[in-house]
Amino acid sequence: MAENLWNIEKIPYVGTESLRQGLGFRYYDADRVVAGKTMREWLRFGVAYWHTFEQRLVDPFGEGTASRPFDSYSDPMDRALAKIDYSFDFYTTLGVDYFCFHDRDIAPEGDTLRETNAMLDKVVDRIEEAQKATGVKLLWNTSSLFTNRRFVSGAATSPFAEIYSYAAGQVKHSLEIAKRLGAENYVFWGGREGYENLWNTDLKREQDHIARFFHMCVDYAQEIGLDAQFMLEPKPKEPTSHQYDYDAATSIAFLQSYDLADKFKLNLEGNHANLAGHTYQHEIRVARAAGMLGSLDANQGDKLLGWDLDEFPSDLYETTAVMWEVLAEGSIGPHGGLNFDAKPRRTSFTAEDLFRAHIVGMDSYAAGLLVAARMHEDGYIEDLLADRYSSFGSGIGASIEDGTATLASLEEHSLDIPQADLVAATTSDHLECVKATINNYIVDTLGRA
Ligand code: XLS
Ligand code: NI
Ligand code: NI
Repeated sequence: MAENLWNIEKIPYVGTESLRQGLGFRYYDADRVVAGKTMREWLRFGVAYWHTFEQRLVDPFGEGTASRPFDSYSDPMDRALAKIDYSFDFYTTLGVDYFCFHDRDIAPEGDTLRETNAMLDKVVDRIEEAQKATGVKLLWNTSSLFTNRRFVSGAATSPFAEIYSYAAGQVKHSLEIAKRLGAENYVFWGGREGYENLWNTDLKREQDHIARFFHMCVDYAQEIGLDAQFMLEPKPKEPTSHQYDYDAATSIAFLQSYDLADKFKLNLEGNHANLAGHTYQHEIRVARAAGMLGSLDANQGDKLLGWDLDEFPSDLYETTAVMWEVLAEGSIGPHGGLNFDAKPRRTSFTAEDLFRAHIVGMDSYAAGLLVAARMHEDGYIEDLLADRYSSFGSGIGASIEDGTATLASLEEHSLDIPQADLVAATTSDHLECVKATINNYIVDTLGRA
């Protein structure tokens, strides 16, 4: 019999012998060294408290289907405390080192902020004990500034000063919790920070307000000696029709305009990238280019449905691309990890499915890591890029990169070159073969794993 609350044995690494996926890892072998670090060190998996222990698997058309072992608790505080025990048993049974939560995931609300904080602190006490007993760490925490109806028109961009003030007080306490629990990062997802309609919105004033809010957070973190990495989490829409932190590029521009760029990085989510019309890899590359990669919310969307589905990652092409970026970067940001901001489908409603879903997510990323490491080892993409941009290595190209070129020098160079020579200066990229080569790396690497 398994000696834990879920009645599930510690999830083992079983290898690739059986094709049928069950309660074991095929690829994730925590202490296996890949590209100079263990899988555990590269991947730094985290469980998202809100999905795994809170989500009832509702959708807009139906009630929750989830069946959970803590369903029988009726008193909200008893239930909140019991869930902490279940959650830590979940982390250790699964073998993940990190978790993430919103303040309102873990404890019920009282009538006033003071009452709410007192209840929250009781649950945080329990978390602190459990962290000590298990060694499981807090990847990040955050404040839910979007669930309660008071945030109907936003929090730090609300047109109502009382709401802004309340949100600031709420975040102050969350930062204190981050300090207490040793959070490695602190996330701001602008849940309702955006607008439904521009005609009744003072966009500039709202952005000034939220920038001021972030500066207050930076100041307070400094005051209490909290060194968690701050991160914005971009998302283009949902719940508002236009969210201010639309995507990586928009969020970086906002941080730069308001003198916050050296204090924040980005927490990037796969499904959010797709909603913005981007690939996950695009968002990560944009953040890397700006030195702003902070952490990753690992999930995926569905090509046929246009909202935030938070599926567990199973697309190997995408996990390969993500891990290729991570290996090129050297890590998932300075303190980043892969937080499964994901929930099982409504039809996978048993408690055991929570384990199954996480195993699939972890295996998909471990597989992506193996494939990407092999690609880097062979220098396939590196060679391809070196070749493609080689004309910038000397002559006129070098003068552009070293800053000595001017419009006049480039005109002088180009004036008499015939069209045929210009066409000859371009080469085919054989893109179809590039895509097939990546497929070949996936098939071959995993075939031998
Ligand atoms: C919602 C976001 C949220 C953040 C944390 O779409 O992904 O879950 O990660 O507030
Ligand atoms: Ni999301
Ligand atoms: Ni997220």
